[in-house]
Amino acid sequence: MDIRDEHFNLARWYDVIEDALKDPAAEPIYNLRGDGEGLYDAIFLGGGAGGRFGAAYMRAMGGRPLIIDAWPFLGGSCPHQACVPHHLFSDVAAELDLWRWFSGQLFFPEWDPSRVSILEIVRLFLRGRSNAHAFMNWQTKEQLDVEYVLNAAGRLVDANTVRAGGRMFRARNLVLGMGAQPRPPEVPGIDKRGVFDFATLVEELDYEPRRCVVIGGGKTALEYGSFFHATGCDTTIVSRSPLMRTPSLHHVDEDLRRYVVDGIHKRGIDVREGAEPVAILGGDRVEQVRIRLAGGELLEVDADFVFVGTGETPNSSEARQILGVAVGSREEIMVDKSMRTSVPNVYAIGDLIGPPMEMFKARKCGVTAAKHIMGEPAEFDFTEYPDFLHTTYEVTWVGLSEQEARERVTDVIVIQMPPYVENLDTERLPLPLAERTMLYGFTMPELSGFQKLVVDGGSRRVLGAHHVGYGAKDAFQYLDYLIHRPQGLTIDELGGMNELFLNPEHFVQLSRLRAGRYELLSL
Ligand code: COM
Repeated sequence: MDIRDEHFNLARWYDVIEDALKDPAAEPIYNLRGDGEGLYDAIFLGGGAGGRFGAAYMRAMGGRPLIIDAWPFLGGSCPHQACVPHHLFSDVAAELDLWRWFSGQLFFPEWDPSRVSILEIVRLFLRGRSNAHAFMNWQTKEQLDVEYVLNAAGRLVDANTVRAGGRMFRARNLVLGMGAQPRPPEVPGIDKRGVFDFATLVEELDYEPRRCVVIGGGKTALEYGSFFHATGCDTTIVSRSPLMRTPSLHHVDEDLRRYVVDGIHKRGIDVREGAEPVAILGGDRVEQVRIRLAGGELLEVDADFVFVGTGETPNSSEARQILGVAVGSREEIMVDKSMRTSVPNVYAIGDLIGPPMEMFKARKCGVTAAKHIMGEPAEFDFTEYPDFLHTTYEVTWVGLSEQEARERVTDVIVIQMPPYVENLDTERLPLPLAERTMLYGFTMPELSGFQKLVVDGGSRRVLGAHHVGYGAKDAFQYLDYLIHRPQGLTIDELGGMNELFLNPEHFVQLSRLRAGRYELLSL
């Protein structure tokens, strides 16, 4: 389908995408100038976030990029199977949490799990996801003026050539952005029906789960496990490490972690830490999961639904075999700070280069590669970044945890809410208090959240910020920028900012209460 001279509106794009998703024989979608002849500055193989942003940036700089993607839409797994459905599910979990705690009180009806269906919410997502896809295709063509070939698996030919839809496309450079896929643990029975990951959940779920076992203790496991449980589906989480203590969560503060994990227990999720699945039992379908508990004893947990949230593996094998790019121990393509692989003129970006598999990293890798190709010096260091996860809360952090700070500086000041003061009856304290925690603050104060600022008392610089509640995620994007500037962010500067009261994170006003002191004190 040649759409170069077409100018589809969003409804037409929605239909084109949905038709292609349903029909395996659907033809490629070509949006090419000059029929794709000539030499591109770069072919972005993979039109996910990294490829789309990289190509758009290169085009904005005056270059000629081409995106090739197997899916009939741009944006990749985020809007199709990953971040967007996860945010829908986590939003639903937060709403349901409110309903469950306030069942039959105020204006809330009695909690009625029969009205809540995981399958219905998955189907709601499936009906809507191509609206976002439609916009990405439209924007990339009509506003960003980027050429693309969609619905055609690109095959690497050499370091300058990609075949797609039976045609050859040539470029001075390749930017590989083929992403990653869920990595199932090696457990007997993992192939049984009823075992899902975040991708197959949205693609294949066709029944209502009643009893769920989640494998993993990191972000994905907690986010999906919290959602399943919030819907009324009994949920057990099985994790080798303590929850939120997987390697990529090293900046998670222990007090914040304890607040979150206590909340998970309070809500009735069965948590098995230090445990591992040893077999998934049943006939064709899962019926039980056998787990080895921390003490070594075996336990069989009934389940009609298993969710695997144990991480992803980069899709690097074709690039390794055809181009010979160097890969690391976790199959990630090795790159330098400009996203160059071991093969000249071949770059790699996004999840393909390993963790963190986060949106900001994918997009900024793409932009870094684009700049470098266009002759602008560009390096990207993503060792420090703000991060978050959802339970029924939004949990956000940036910089150092209190423990990490104590290992590095001698005078650590902690400003937190609720404060830690021995024998103070903080269970009566309706703080933090702001949008979305007001009802909790006036009824069940201990559910209203937690926040902590970690400050170096000597330099007065903020070292880390940690938050459990709702609505603070945006602030952490800017806090990250401020505290990681060469000059950092002092408690005095933070206390001098203009808060929009009531504000979900109370860092500004709490800092102001202490900033007047020459020798800082915790609060
Ligand atoms: C976001 C996809 S869902 S992209 O980064 O805008 O391409």
